[in-house]
Amino acid sequence: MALTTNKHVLDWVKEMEDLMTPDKTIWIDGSEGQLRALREEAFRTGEMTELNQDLLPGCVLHHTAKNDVARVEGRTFICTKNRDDAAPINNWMETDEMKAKLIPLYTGCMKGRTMYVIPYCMGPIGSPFSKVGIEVTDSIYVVLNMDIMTRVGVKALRQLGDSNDFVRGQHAKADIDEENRYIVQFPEENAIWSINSGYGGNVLLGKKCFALRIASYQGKKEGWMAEHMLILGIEAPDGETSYITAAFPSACGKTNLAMLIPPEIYAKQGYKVWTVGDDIAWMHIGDDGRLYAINPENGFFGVAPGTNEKSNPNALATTKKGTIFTNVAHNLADNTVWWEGLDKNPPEDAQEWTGVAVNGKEYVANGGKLAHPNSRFTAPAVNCPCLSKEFNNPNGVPVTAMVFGGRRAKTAPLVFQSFDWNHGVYVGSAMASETTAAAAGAVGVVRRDPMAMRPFCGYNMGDYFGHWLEMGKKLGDKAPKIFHVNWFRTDDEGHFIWPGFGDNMRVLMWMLARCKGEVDAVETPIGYVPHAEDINIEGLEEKGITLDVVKGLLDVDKDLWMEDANGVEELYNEIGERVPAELRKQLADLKARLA
Ligand code: OXD
Ligand code: MN
Repeated sequence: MALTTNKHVLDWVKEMEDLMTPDKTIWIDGSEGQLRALREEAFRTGEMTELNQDLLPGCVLHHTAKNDVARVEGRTFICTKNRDDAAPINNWMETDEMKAKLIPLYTGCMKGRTMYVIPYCMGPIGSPFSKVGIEVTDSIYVVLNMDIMTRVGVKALRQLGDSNDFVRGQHAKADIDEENRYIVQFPEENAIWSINSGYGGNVLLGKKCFALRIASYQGKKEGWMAEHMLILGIEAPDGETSYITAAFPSACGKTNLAMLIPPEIYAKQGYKVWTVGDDIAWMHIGDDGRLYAINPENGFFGVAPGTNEKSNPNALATTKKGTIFTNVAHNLADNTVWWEGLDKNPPEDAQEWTGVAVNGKEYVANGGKLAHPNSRFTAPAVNCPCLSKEFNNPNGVPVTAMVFGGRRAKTAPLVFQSFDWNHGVYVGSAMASETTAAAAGAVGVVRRDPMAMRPFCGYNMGDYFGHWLEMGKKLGDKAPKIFHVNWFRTDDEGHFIWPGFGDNMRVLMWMLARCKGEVDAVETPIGYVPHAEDINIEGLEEKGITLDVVKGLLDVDKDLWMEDANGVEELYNEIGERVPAELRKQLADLKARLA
């Protein structure tokens, strides 16, 4: 039975039924009873496996199809009427042309299946900054994931009321056919069409599709920002908490930074770190003129491999109940899960992520991977031991500092601060990361990933830079300070020099000291770099960090930076004439300072 009298919603759901002709339609109300029944059904059909309920209460395991394990940037489109409004960084196709191509794929594709209607809210219920979406899907896996990642059901419909302002998301698994897989955003119509995939980032339409691609476009129109940023709070011993947002390309440790454990030197003084979000920030200018951030999500969709008691104990603890594991290994001995980097003991009696039974020990010893490198946990935020008490604050948290970062073996120093907001926007636009051996393709290739939004910006990248500059004008001297970090400098043997993880807090503390005007810095051509003495390295000697090592980490090589500036110029030329003149000027000024 329909859960709403909202005519816009009812009309659209009817349109979806007429198009995809499911055998029946079920509205997701968000009740525990309904979700339990869906889990039971997924166990019966084999779509999911119930894990050991003593050790992992409420946890389940799911395998996707082998050809469907990650986001597919090549098949992700932003469709607008005019090419220049989305291209050239995005794949673009004209709106009607794309629809004409996809409608035959959707026609009748849910015959014999059930269509689930998921009303969901991105952001805390009751927040003026939250937005509602409705996703229709033929996947129970999607329903159960959306229930963790967003606020689903009647409460979302209540937030929507009679309004027509909701994002229409249509997902169908169809045949999981790679050749006909499409993840399509229509920002001008508040619509998302996803077909032939069952993998998280392609089908949990609230996440990348809505909260970044559609929302970035909405933010530009409405004067706010949707960014690929974690949000964390550092609480000082006097109880004052300062909030930092940070953007890194995918798989650069955002979840680890968001949940970091303060090193002993700070913990013993009473410092605490709180997580507000690990992936996405929606930011608005508050009544006091400062920038405020909410996390639109309600859970974490984190990469499992590498997560362990040492690297991220908070994330590990978060996955101990009510979690969906996707494409990790199944430990058959005790019906639990395992992934590379969880511990050093791959289970002997195991199923690798494809579901094939193996002797895990032998399999791993022979170079096999039990878990897919992009295997995931979908875990409720409420499980997180360091979840901020402001998590559900409808007004969000005030942002003191913003951080950009990437993986750079040599170029970028451990940290630097931009001269001002506009220079900071340049620094964000120039973000780049070097590919690692973990991904397919050549190692060490620089991929330019402005603000970590390359795969997620829902409109023309030049206009997006312009929007950042506009926001800076509105914020004036209340704007957060902008920094750039690089945890990934390597020595001549290719080993990381900086210990990273919890020790990254030492760098964050320098930033906060800068924001308070407590430390001065060295002016260099690229920005303000710390005096090495101002990075607290107490207790790091055993990890090989001395004052001289820090000096090396902060060193700026002008030749490498000139090369990098040329790379930025290439990016700007690729984006074309919509790159704001101000950023062209920032680039020219940087080159002049380096020359
Ligand atoms: C990503 C993610 O790919 O968060 O960025 O899943
Ligand atoms: Mn992400």
